Amino acid sequence: AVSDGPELTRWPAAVAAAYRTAGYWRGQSFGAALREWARRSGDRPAALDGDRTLSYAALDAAADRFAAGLVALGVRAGQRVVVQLPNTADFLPVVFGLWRAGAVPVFALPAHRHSELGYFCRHSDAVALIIPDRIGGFDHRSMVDAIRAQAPTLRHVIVAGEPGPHTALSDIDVEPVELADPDPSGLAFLNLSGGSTGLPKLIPRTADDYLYSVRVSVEICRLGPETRYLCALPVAHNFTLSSPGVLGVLMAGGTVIMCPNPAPDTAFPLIERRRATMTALVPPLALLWLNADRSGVDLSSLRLLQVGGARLPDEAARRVRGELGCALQQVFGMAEGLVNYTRLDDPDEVVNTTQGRPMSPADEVRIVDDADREVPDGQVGHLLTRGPYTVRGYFRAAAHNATAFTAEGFYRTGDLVRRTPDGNLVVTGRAKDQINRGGEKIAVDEIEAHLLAHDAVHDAVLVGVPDQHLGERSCAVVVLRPKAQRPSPAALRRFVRERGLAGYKTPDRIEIVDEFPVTGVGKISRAALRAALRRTFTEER
Ligand code: J2J
Repeated sequence: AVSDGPELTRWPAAVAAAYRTAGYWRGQSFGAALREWARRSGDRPAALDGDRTLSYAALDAAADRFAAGLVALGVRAGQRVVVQLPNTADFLPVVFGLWRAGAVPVFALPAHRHSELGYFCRHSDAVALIIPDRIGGFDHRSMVDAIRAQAPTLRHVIVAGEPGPHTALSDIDVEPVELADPDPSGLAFLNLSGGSTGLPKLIPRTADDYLYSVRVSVEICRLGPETRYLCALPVAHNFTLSSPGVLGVLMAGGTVIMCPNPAPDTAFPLIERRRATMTALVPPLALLWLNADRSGVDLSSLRLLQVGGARLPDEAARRVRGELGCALQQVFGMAEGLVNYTRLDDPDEVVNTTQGRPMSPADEVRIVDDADREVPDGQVGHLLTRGPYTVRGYFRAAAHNATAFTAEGFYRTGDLVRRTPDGNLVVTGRAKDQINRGGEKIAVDEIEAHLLAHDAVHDAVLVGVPDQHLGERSCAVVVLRPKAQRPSPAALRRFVRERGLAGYKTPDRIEIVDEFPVTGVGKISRAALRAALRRTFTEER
């Protein structure tokens, strides 16, 4: 395949050396880390999943056997494997097995469909895809043909559950073999970015940088062997995986409780039964939990609720302690790196009204105006950041990297923030072409391109409009071709869905208009158009 830029943009050598000297990067691979955790926590439960208990020792052994099985299949070090698994205990031996085999997982979410999965496979030259048989009513095996058609390098489809014509996950289980430990400073896995231009970007992370971020997160969130973490958001999301998430829990010797669905009727009984001490949610779920009937359910084990992924309204934040009986922590993070936390001993006012501050003393944060000049404290500006766990470039995306990062290696987050006098960040808005639908990110031009693929569509603009529950939801404004047969909004929504996209990307609403606003001098810029349409369809409500 043609490579569009490097797979991993390394930190400058002097910077990397400084991170090592400071003890941030410790030169340990993920596989070696699990070995250490298993040596320490052996028979203790690493993960609970339904009635199944996976001990640290069993996880360690299963990862070895899965790694050996991958090697027997022909998967080689450095090769990419797209992983789409729900919140089950299987996720852990699969991912650590991949790491031990030196393979590079690409973390997809359960909501992704054939268009996105095909793209991840193609863009990463994946040799294997790991999917569940079904989640809820959807059969993930039904996407395989459409994915294969896009991804010529794909050789193996591995299914957790009933394999059909594919390889069963349970068959990739052979006697452990001696394997070379991968370079901890090399490409270890690919995270997904919410994206703002075109297709989602893949984010190259290393064991050195990621394990550092997990270690600091464990300290800040005070995890220990007594921690019982309810994994309610998708396990492969950066928040759930690393802030401190599932990896943090394993590092601390605690227990992950796999939760198949974050809705109160599933999550609450599980908290009660397994005595969960902490969990992480996006704001709409936190609101759902706050508004749910909690009579007859005992949530008293819960000590800490983390909320992140989108802005939590201050009013909701203030309700958490009184109504759920646990502390709140706001988490403002990104799959590219930087994670901000409110601290457990912060005053309530800070916890309820800010998104916290960077977790590492080595995180560099600049808040700048449109010309990249630093703004005075308290003023809103663009957030730029670099540091020991923030990437310096996307995977094979040279052209995009030229604008997504400054010449000095700062990542342009696209977030608008201000810094409070005590050093915390408040997220006030966004400058990127993205909709944050309750924590789920939608790149507007990705969806516009799908709408434009309809032969009756002349032009389409996707905008975010305020929504009480989700924070914002998506509204597509569409101009149809004059002579074409006019599809209904419902037909257009169906068209987008059938192109094989995650359900949350289907426009919540489609407005068909005769023409877009124009100025006296002709067509206005796309950004101005989006702003104008956002105003129109926001005021109308
Ligand atoms: C406002 N906006 C927020 C917050 C993220 C921990 C927590 C979240 C993510 C995540 C993550 C926000 N208030 N509290 O990876 O490790 C928006 C910002 C940010 C983008 C990143 C983690 N928390 N956001 O959400 O890669 O716009 O990571 O740039 O999915 O979500 O999205 P994502």
